[in-house]
Amino acid sequence: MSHNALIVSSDTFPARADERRRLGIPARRTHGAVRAVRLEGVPPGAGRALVEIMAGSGGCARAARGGRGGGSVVILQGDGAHYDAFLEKASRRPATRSAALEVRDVLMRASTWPRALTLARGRLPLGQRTLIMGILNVTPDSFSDGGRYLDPSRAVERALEMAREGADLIDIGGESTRPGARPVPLDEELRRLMPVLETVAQAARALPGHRPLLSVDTRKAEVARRAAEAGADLINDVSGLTHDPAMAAAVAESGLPVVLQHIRGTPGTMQKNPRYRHLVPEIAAFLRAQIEKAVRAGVREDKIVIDPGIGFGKRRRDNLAILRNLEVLTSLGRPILVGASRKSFLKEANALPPAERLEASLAAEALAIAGGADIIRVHDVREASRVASLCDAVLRD
Ligand code: HH2
Repeated sequence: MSHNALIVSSDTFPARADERRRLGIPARRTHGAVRAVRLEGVPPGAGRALVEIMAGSGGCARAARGGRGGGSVVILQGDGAHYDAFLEKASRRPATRSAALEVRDVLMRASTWPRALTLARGRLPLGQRTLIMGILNVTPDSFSDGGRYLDPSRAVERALEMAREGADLIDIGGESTRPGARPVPLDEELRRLMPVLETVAQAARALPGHRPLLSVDTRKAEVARRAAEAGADLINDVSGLTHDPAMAAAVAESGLPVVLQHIRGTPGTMQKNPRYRHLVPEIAAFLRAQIEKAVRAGVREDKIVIDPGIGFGKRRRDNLAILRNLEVLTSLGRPILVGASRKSFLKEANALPPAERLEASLAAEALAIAGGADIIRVHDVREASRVASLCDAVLRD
């Protein structure tokens, strides 16, 4: 059984050599970041052995009952040298071997953060700056821009405007997935989407210099197939491959990269009393399972982006906790996309309509970037690009 290994805290301060210099810390005096790794579903005997091995390696550890799938939750803590000694011993014992391999894998993934997303043709560089995904909903009922871009010529105009404002990607959707939304039949989704996608793809090809990539926000395999033929560069599936059983194969066949988003239930049911015992580990376990599903269907792992799914089966406090703990998802070693723009969790007791949520959206987006987001999905492209560029100057230096 998988132990859903996650780095739950990482004292990366001050891990980087240039930052240590600025702080006046001699390089030899630091021993690398101290990290805490969480494992779950560990049989109690193996849990006790892991705790002993980590303590004997100079780090510290604790095991307690609880967590997904029974067994113990084990928290290991130490720096690089402690983990080296721990892994050496724990991978030799049969009872602790599988846990040790997962710990090694998660530490390795977090230290080799993806530098690019592989596209059908070429690569999209990541890590140098935050990428901006502009939202274009060609729907009558999206929670913020519903009805504004139903006319294809207005939609194309808006896409080109977002490209000028600095959008690296434009996410076009023909089905609203707001809480309580009704599913849209295939022919209706195609009718809304295809003319806009085809025209935007053509117009984007004619743009001088910077051409935004085109993403299609759909849960349906047939829409993904048709979008790929019409020039889409990315498929964005808010159901994380849970809606349409043919989606994983369709994405694999298209050769396009895909965003796998966490959702609890469906748009129709997701806000009916969502409850989590351990929010972030449950989101991570879902995303891991869906990455495996995609890979089994033939999607290359370096074409997968993950998304915690803000607002998709979460209470306000869950959405806030995702932003607070986003960094934990870097354990999965995949690029992270976050969509917080104008969502209802941003408003406090004095409810503001979506169009009045700009400042809170930008604050949430800055927090997401600080937590490790590579791509932010936004309505307000110009403002978000400006915020991202300051965040990047501080964080990516
Ligand atoms: N949020 C929405 C739609 N698609 N895709 C990803 N990957 N992440 C998100 O957070 C996300 C998404 C909902 O926002 P919006 O498109 O503005 O509204 P609606 O679903 O009503 O069309």
